[in-house]
Amino acid sequence: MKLVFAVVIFLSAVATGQTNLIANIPARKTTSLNGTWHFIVDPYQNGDGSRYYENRKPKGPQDLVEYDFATSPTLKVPGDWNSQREDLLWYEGSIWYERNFSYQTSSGKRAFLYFGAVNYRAVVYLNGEKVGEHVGGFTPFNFEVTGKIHSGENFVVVQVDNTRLAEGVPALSTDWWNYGGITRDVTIVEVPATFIENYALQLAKNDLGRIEGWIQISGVRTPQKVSVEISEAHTHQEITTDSKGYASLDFPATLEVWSPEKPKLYDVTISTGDDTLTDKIGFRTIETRGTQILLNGKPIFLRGISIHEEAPFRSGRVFSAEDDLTLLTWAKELGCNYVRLAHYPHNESMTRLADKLGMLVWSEIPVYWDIDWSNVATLANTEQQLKENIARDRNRASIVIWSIANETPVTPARLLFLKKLVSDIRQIDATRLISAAMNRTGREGNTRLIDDPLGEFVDILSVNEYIGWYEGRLEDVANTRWNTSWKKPLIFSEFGAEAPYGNHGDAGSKWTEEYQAKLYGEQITMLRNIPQLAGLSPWLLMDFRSPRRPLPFIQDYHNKKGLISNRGERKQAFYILQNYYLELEKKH
Ligand code: GCB
Repeated sequence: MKLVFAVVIFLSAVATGQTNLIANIPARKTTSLNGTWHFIVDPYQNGDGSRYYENRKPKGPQDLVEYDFATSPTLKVPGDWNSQREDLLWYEGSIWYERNFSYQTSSGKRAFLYFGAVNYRAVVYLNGEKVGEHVGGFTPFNFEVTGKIHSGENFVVVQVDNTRLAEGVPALSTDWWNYGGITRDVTIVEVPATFIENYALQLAKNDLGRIEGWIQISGVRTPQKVSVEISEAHTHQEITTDSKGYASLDFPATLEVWSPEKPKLYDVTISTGDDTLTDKIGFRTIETRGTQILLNGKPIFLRGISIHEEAPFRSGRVFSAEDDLTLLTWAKELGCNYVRLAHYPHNESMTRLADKLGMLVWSEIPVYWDIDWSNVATLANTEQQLKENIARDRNRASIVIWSIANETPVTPARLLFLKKLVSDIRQIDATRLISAAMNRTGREGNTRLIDDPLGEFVDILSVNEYIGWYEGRLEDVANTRWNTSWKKPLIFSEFGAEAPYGNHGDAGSKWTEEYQAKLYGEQITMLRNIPQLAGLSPWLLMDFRSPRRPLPFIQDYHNKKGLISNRGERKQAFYILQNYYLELEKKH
């Protein structure tokens, strides 16, 4: 009874007011609500009772109103609150945001209020009326506001709460800063009454000559004609939707494939009635054959690096395409053809940039360490985040792996939970590979056994190991052997060591650049003995903030396992990995 009640409360919390996600916002007519917003800090959750969302002014000298957005301080949107104001650095709780804006409605058009991401829970009000709620800090969501938004002055109020929750995803503990706030763009999206809501267009599984996919139209309940045109490939398809606005596609095409060496993108134009939009889409296949990963039918080795969405040169969550470009340019300089975007979906401009630059991507949801595996509401929330991530990014050629978890405990409840996510993905997007970063292994002498039962259900075995840092000695690394009964590709999704840039000393002493460099050298020696190895993404490109890392003068609340400091300085280990990647690039 209690459980049913919890589910009802939760589902209404996740889904209230939300409409299906609109894909390809960059191609839409939008009004940006980015900029300066007023805010009220609300640690005691007073705003609901005092109705901050009404944004009220006293009607006269006797009228009591104990808040005022107009004279309250401001925060920039997009942006986390922790890194914008010293007094909010450690703040965790509720903050109310408010912004006035003028708008011009167009007759016959629909309007949606779209958020790139809000961490963690958002309750959204437009002109004093609640339009919906969303739970989950790294995925987009939108609410239809047609009829609620009007020509002239409007105001939007958002209550954002980043309190960590035992039943949340992620849950109570993460090794990254739980930056709160409206961390990504806010826009009003204007679309025709009947519009293209989402679509999937990719090469059919393991078939370089055929495009498969579907189109979903919103706003019609009768059949609609839709056309899909890739003029550069001389392809023009006409299809008709069913009564739910859905049409599937399957047609032959002769295309130049997308790859890291040549990230070819085609302009794909989709039209129906009075709606037309264009997307830049790359076409490639991804599959496994035994212990190999095949891109466009040919074996590929993933020369990768893990990346947090942490801004270079300043602390805080990334909020601009410039930050994305800096990070991916550094990964390129390192010799990467692949990045692990840890530990949650990064912003849309990052995956679009990866498409453009030719960087393969591992896309991850924040199922991190221990979460409430038996809680149906936690599962529903995770599935929602997974669906939103795929809905936003399913046409990005760069994304080749959907990752469902990081370092989760080996228990029956967790296996059941993760198997459900695997089966969800197989239904939503069967074209990509599935993996999860695992860290529990068996041991026989110096051999590690990859035997997490999850291995049976994923396409790629991915392992995080910290031999030479958290466990074992530096001298043990090179002689460690790896074994598993699954004939699947193996990736080392993490290994690493911490060193502040410029901290020099003996290669046998932890926290020195020399130790970190030596560890990379030993790890590479170990990797050379693993025939099953299909790639790696060491931990990680750049140092990042973490409340779990207090060591004074060394960490100062940063995880310093970066190969690059957050001021852009390359550490010695950067060059060790770069040399290895140069060698691999020549070999493969
Ligand atoms: C891990 C986690 C990562 C941490 C890293 C570390 O295994 O996946 O989130 O930051 O180790 O530095 O301990």
